[in-house]
Amino acid sequence: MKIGLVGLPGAGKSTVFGALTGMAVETGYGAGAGKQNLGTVKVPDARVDALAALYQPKKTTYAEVAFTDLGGGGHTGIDRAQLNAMREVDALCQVVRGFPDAAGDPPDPVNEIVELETETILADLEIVERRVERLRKDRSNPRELEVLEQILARLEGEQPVRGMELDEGQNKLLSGYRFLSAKPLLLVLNVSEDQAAAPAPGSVVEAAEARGLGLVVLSAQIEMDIAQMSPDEQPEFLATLGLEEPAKNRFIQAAYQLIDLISMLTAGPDECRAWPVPRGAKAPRAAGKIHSDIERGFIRAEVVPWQDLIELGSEAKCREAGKLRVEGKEYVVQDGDVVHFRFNV
Ligand SMILES: Nc1nc2c(ncn2[C@@H]2O[C@H](COP(=O)(O)OP(=O)(O)O)[C@@H](O)[C@H]2O)c(=O)[nH]1
Ligand SMILES: [Mg+2]
Repeated sequence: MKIGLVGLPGAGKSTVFGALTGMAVETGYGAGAGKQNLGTVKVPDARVDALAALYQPKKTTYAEVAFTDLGGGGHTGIDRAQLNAMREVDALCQVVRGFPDAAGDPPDPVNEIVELETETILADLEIVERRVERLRKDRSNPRELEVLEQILARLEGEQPVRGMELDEGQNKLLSGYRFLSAKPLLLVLNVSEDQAAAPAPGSVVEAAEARGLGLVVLSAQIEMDIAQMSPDEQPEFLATLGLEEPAKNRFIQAAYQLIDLISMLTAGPDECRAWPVPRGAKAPRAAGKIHSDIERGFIRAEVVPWQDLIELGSEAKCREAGKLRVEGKEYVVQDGDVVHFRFNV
């Protein structure tokens, strides 16, 4: 699972990437031509922290997501290279400039949002038009033609594929196309340092809401500075900015939700850990994330919601209180479930 940082040149993609990953990357207008930075990031998780405080484990492990900076060097607009690279990722985070650039040019965030939307719609339109023309001629797949015609109409109306009501069969017919305007999208408004704790401008909030998109406000420059500080220096710095925690935490959590993963938790004296699991996964499949042997030999899952475990203080107490459930192979794992699998070897 990979999330692509996209947007116009100079919006702050590489700075955001550096702040997220702690990696040293080239920033600046047009920097890093032809390069795609790739890095993994831990997903901050207060539930894992609470479990670790309870168990004092030898090891604490967070879920991870991979981010890639797809900005590589374009100078104008969203270029072909960036559009092509978008096809390869599972979700998009658009970094939108909310600060005056080095030349003093004021930001125009709503315009940037519209520009990316338009570019992705046009890229999809090109593919759909070609395919529809073909299918109309050779009549080889009437069902596919029917959905694609719906999509064509939508794209011609300047609406992204995202948000269309499609059934499972239709989605299956379309999955090979990897439409850019269908990819989950999160907006990241990159503001100047003095706006880091301020609410987003109304026009940007409206643009996000009208499209049903999530919006996170951060100052990439500040997040970069925080990432380079030692943990004990951070609170004071955050306080002077009016922030309670680095905005990057909220951003990573929102990005993680974008790719439809939930976190299954495991807890014990050896390790407290969050495991990314596809939303809707049944217990054996989730178990397979830990080890294929557990999936193969699955007997049952003992499940307790993390809050109950923290509140009652141990699995034994949860069992006594009837909070620990025994679930079979049809159980759909829920976000925040602390799970213990029983299995045959
Ligand atoms: N003042 C300010 N400058 C920023 C911020 N984020 C990025 N920049 C600057 O804007 C320029 C472009 O940033 P960069 O991350 O390279 O943009 P990219 O082209 O989208 O990768 C660089 O000179 C950054 O230092 C920010 O939050 N505040
Ligand atoms: Mg860049």
